[in-house]
Amino acid sequence: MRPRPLLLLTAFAAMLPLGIAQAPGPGPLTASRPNIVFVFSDDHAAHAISAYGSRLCRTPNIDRIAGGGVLFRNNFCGNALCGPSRATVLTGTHSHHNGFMRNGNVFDGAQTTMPKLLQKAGYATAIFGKWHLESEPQGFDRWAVLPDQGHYYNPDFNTKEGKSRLEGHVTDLTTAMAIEWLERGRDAAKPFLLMCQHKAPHREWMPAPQDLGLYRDVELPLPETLFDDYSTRIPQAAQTEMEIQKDLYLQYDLFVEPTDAERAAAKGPDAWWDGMMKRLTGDQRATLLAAYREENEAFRRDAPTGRALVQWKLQRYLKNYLRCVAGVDRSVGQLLDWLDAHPDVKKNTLVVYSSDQGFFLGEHGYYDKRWMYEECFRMPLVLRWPGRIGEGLEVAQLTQNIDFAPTFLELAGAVIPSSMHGKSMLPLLDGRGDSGWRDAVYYHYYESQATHRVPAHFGVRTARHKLIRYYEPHVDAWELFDLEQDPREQNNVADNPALRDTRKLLERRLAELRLEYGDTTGDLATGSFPRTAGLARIQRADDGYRVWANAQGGFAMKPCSSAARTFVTTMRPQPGRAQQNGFVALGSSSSGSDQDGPRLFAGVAFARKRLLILSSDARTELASIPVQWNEKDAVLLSVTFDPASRTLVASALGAVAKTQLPAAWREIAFVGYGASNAETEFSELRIE
Ligand code: SGN
Ligand code: CA
Repeated sequence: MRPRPLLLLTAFAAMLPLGIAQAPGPGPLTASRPNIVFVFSDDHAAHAISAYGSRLCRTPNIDRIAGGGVLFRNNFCGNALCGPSRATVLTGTHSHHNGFMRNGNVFDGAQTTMPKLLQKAGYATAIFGKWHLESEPQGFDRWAVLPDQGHYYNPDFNTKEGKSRLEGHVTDLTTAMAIEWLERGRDAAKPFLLMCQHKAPHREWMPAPQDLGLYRDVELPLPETLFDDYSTRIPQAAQTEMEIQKDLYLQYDLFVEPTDAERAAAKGPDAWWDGMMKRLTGDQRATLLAAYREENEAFRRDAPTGRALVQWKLQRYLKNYLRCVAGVDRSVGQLLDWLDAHPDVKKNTLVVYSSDQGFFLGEHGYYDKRWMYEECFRMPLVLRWPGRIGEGLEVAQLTQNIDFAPTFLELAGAVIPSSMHGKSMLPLLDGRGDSGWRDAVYYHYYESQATHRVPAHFGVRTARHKLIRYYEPHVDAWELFDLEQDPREQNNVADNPALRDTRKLLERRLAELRLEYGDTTGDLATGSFPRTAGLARIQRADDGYRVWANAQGGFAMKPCSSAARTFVTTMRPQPGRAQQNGFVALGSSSSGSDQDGPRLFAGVAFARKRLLILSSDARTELASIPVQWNEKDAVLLSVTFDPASRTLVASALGAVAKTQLPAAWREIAFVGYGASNAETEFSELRIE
C-alpha cells in the first residue's frame, strides 16, 4: 500500500481554509454508477476510530477504508439522534423538512428518498439492521430491519414476509445478512446499494461473546473534561440525565449482577435486568456474566465512591462500548474481505463508513448525545473506491449528513431533487474543487425534555465558531464557542463584549441558514404561549402548530379576549400513530402567571374514537361521546363556551359533547393546546 500522505496533507490543510482531496482516477465521478456499500453504525463517535486519532482504541478495518480512500475531517449531523439522522440520510433534508424530528416520530415513507431514486435509476437496493423509522422501509428490493431499537442478543428482524427471531449477536447477524445478499440475494446484473446498519455500539453496549475479553486489564485514558463544572454553560448543562456519575445504571448499563435485595429495589432501567437477561440463551448468559464476575467481585469489595466510582463506571462503560466497536470493525473487515475475494465487484464499489451521530465518551461527564457539542455533533465519515478516489486523503470542508443522498445520486447519474438540502460531495473528491462550498453547517435538536433532558436548540457552526440558540419556556439562552481557542467547549463567550461583532455575524448566518432551509420551527414560538406547563412543547408548523409531549401531559396557552366564545381548529394525528393526540386547552384564570388555574381540554381521542372534554388534570372525563373517524383524516374541532349557562360544547365529526362548568368559569381567559404522550398538529385557532 502506498504510504499515507496524511501528515503532509494535514499540515497543508492547516494553511488552507478548505480541504485537499483530489482525484487520482480517470475523471469526474458523475454517473460513474459504482456499487455502494454503506456501513452505518449507531452512536459510533469519530474519537473511537483510530483513523481519527483515537486515544482509546484501534479500528483496523475502518482504517482500511480511510487508508485506501478519504477521511472527512469535519462531517456533522443535523440533529444528533438516531431516527432523525437516518431520515436525513434517506432524504437529504433536515428534520423539519422530512418530518422526523424526534425518535418516536413515524417516517413518512411516501416522500422521495435516495434509495427509491437509486432503485429507479436501475440499482438493486437492500437494507439490513437498524432502521428506527417506525414505518415500513420503502425503496428496497430486500430489507430485514430491527423493530425499533432492536436487541443485541437473539434479535427480531422485520421483513416483507413478517417478523422472525434469529439466534446470535446482532452485529454478526446483520453482517451475515448483508454478505448473503451480496452473494446470492441481489440481481447481479445491476449496480447495487447495500445499507448495512448496525445497532452497535448503542446503549446498553452488550458485546458479542468473542469480544468480551478485550480491554480486560487496560486502563483507558480519562477525557480532560470528565469533571467539567459547566460554569459558563447554560444551567441545564449541569442538569441532564446523561452523567456517568449518576445516570449510568450499575446493572442495566454496566452488568454488575444485582443481589436479591438490589433486584427487589431496582429503579429505572435497572428494573429491566431480568427481562434483559431472559432474552439470552443459558449459554449466552453464562458467558456474558462470567466475563464480568471477577471484576464485579472486586468492585463490591472495594466499593468505590465519589470520583473513584465515576472512574470505575467510565472504565466499564467505555470498555463495553469499545468491545461493541470491535464487533462493528470486524463486520467492516468481513465486508472488505468479501470484496477482496470478488475483485470484479470491488473495482466498481464505493465503500462508505459512517455513524448516525457521535457520542460522549465521558467528555463533560456525559454519555449519550443530543447536544450540538463536538463529540456527538460530529459524524465519522470515511470512504474508498480503489482506483477512482485517491488514497489517504482528507476532506476538511464542512460536510453533513444532508450531503450523503445527493452524493450517491450524482454517482448513479440520477437527478438530485432540488428539494434536497444537501450537496453532492463528489466535487471535493474528483478534482473539480470546492468553489461555492458551504462555510457553515446548521443544526436543530428537538427532543426536549425527553430521556436525558437536553433542551431544544438550533445553531450554526463555521470553521472556527459555534453559536447555539436554546429555546424553551424555561431556557432562553445562547452559547458561543471559539473552537480554535476552546476546542473542548468549556468557555461560553456568548456575552463577551469583545466578541459582539462575531456573535452578530453568526446570528445573521444562522438566520440565513434557517431561511435557506426553510426552518420556521423552534423560533421561540412558545414565546406567544406564556402559560406553559408540564412537558408539552409547541412549535410552529406549516399552517399552525405542532404540539407534543413525550411523557406526561402539559399545555401551552396564550391569553385571549374575554369576549371569545368559540374556538375552531383542525387536529391532525401523526401518520401511523393514531393513538397519539392532543387537545384544545382552555384556561379560566386571567392571572397571566398562574400555571395552575382551572383548565379544560377538548378534542378527539383518536385511538379511542371518542370526543372528550377533560378537566384540569387532563384525565377526568367530563364528557365522552363516540365518533366515527376513518383513522387518517384531519378533524375539524369546534369548542364553544356560553358564559350565561356556563356550558362548554365541543363538536367534531358530527358528534357533540357537552358539560356544565363550576362557578369559577366566568370567562375563557387562555386558549391553546394540550398534549399527553402525544403529538398532533393543529391549525391556527380561529377565535370568534
Ligand atoms: C434509548 C436509550 C437512550 C438513547 C435513546 C436514543 N435508552 O432510549 O439512552 O439516548 O435510545 O438513542 S435505553 O435505556 O433504551 O438504552 S438513538 O440512537 O436511538 O437515538
Ligand atoms: Ca444513534
